[in-house]
Parts: sequence; C-alpha cells; structure tokens
Amino acid sequence: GDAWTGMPGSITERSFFAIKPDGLQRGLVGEVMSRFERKGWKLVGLKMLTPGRQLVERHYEEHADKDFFEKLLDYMCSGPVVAMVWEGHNVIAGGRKLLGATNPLEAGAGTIRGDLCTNAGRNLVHASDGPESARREIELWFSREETVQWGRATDP
Ligand code: IDP
Repeated sequence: GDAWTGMPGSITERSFFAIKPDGLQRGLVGEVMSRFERKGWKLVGLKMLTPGRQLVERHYEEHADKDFFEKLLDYMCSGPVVAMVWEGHNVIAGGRKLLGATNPLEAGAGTIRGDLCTNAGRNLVHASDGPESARREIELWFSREETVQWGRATDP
C-alpha cells in the first residue's frame, strides 16, 4: 500500500494520539497540542468526537480481560475526545516519552502525565505504543481521506 498510516523509521512516521475526556473537561487541549507542536512534529489528522462503546472496545481490545476494562470504557465514552495523527522523526517512541508512564506517579516531571495529572484512571492522553498499534489505531480512528499530507519549509 501507499502507507498513509506512515512509514515507521522515517521522517514520515505517524502515530495516533487522543486527548481523553478529562483533557477536554479540564481545558488542557491547547496545552497538550502545544507540547507536540513545540517538539517539532507535524499535525496530519485532527477531529473531535464522543466515541461509541464499540470503537473504544476495539481500541483497547488487548485490555478486555482486565478488571479496569469496564471503567475504562465508561471513562473513554463519557464525553468528547480529540483524536489526532502526528507525523515526524521518532513520533511513536517519542510520543510515549512525552506522555510519560501510564501511572502519573511514575511519570517523570516534564512529561504530560507527570506534570498534569495524578491518576492512572484519568491520565489525559493516549499514544500508540509501537509501529503495529500506530497503524492499527490510525486505521481504526481515521479514514485515509481524513488525514492530510502537507509540507513545511523545515521538513527538508
Ligand atoms: P498506556 O495508555 O500508557 O498505553 P495501558 O497499559 O495500555 O497504558 O492502559 C490503557 C489505559 O487503561 C491507560 O491509559 C489508563 O487510562 C487505563 N489503565 C491502565 N491501568 C490502569 C489501572 O491500573 N487502573 C485504572 N486504569 C488503568
């Protein structure tokens, strides 16, 4: 295929991110997006939606057997999220670094979760955890037409 989901290992690597409902409730959309922009990554997909249960079940299918699964679905479906695709050098691993650990107590100072939240059950932002999940999640949340290919003077 033509890899609209990105080419891992290249500067056109892409990853999926979502600002979770607590991020919108707390008015932290700009703060979170600003950190990605300042890092140097390029926004290539953006939309806002209140996800349905089916979408979130598929998104988190690897956690279906966890005791927190039902609560996780309730949380993720409780209000609008901002779904995003960002592109750039090491955006998959680097995006995870910017977020910090799943449990904000273990997330370092300077990370989004370390700086801005306290609870693993309300940890503000999702980021794909590897090339396979990046591709799977971009395809799950976006159609090809909803992503944008555009150039910046700084890209070369
Ligand atoms: P990640 O978001 O850092 O990739 P995962 O282990 O994939 O973390 O877990 C997915 C999401 O499930 C977390 O972001 C968090 O919202 C929720 N979660 C994970 N562990 C717990 C827990 O122990 N209690 C409550 N929620 C949890």
